[in-house]
Amino acid sequence: MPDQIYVVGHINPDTDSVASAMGYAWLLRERDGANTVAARAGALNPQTSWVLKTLGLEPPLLLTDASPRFESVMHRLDSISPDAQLGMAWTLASRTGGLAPIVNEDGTPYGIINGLSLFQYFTDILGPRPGDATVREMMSAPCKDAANTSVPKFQSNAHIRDSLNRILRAEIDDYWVVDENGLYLGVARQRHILNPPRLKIILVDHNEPRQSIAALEEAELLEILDHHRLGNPYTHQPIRFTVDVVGSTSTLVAEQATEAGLSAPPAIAGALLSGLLSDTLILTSPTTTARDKAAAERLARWAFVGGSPLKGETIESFGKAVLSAGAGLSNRKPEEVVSTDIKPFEGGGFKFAVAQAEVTDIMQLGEHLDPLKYALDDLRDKRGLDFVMLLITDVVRGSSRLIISQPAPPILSDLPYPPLPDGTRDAPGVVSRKKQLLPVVLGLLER
Ligand SMILES: [Mn+2]
Repeated sequence: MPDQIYVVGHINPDTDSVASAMGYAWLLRERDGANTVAARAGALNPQTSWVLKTLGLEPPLLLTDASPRFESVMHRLDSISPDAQLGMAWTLASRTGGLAPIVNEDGTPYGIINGLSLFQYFTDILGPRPGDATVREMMSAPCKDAANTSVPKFQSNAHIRDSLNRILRAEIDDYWVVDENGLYLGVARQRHILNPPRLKIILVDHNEPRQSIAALEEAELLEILDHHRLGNPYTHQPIRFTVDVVGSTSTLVAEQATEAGLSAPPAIAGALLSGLLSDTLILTSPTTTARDKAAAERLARWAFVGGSPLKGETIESFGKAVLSAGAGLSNRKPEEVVSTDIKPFEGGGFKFAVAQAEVTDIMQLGEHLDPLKYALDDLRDKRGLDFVMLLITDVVRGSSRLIISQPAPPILSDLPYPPLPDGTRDAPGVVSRKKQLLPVVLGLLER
């Protein structure tokens, strides 16, 4: 679908990045008639899975790499069977620009007839000096005799760049494009494969290429809608770029819907409300603004209507259900806790990452602490980072503990969070990685 526009959030997606992608894709379709499709840049976390399930929504399309795929250069040409007469291939080729796909009864590709295969066939049967064979005779032969059966096949969802060397070396003009079962979908011509259209992408809930799907530079970036610090990519073209100081990207989507005089359907509104309440810890995080509160009330009106799965909920009750769906250390492996909600950064010559996990009671950290420390050190080594931090946030008390991979760079000993005997640091009142922790860490590293 080359004309489709993918709306996608950051890798290690959280609820706001999935919900704002779904909500913004909906808004652009409704308001602008755009051909948008919501996508996610990775596996859903437990909170988002719960939200979508509760609302009866399908997870958006998984899109982890923007590099063009064979489907973007595929032509869905009519095909004919191996036993059909060559004359039919001739007629088909006159409509397709010179080729006829020959496909078996069961849908698998048999061979392609094009100018070269036809010429070779006639040379084979007529010899170097054609006698008095008539065109009619020649055209009554079965297609299977004149088809090139050694045409490489590529899956429609495979990335072109992975097969580019092979295609450059092979002097073949036309290639099969098949589905995951090896069944015929279409044909791709070499000149299109070598110059594929770029995937059209809108980024939500992030603007740093490091936090984005792979091969973003191969895509055509159309727009960014976000609420984080700037680390935006270089673009050739001017793009619509909205970064605003609010608690969630879902807030920005809800505001745009209101401005357009639209109200989101209950399930979409419920997803956006979940993203908003998750990012702002039910409107208590220091990132929360009056605009978030207004947007939450509007989304609640749209989401809690009769007939909706959320009928009878309040912002408070639904918010608590959303937060507890993602909270806890007991139901996930330590490796998952440290890698589910993690964001990479660079500053002061350091490469690092900051993970965050939510609990409803910080006391439960005790029994999980050692495995978490081990998982954190392991993650730092595997990703080749200078250090990794894990912010364990008690969403009920609005406070956090900080764990840093060991040995930590000496500069971090100046962090304003007092060390505790168990090796963690106490960060009372800290709940926001973006607004509270990250500026402090970057300020320290870059001073
Ligand atoms: Mn967000």
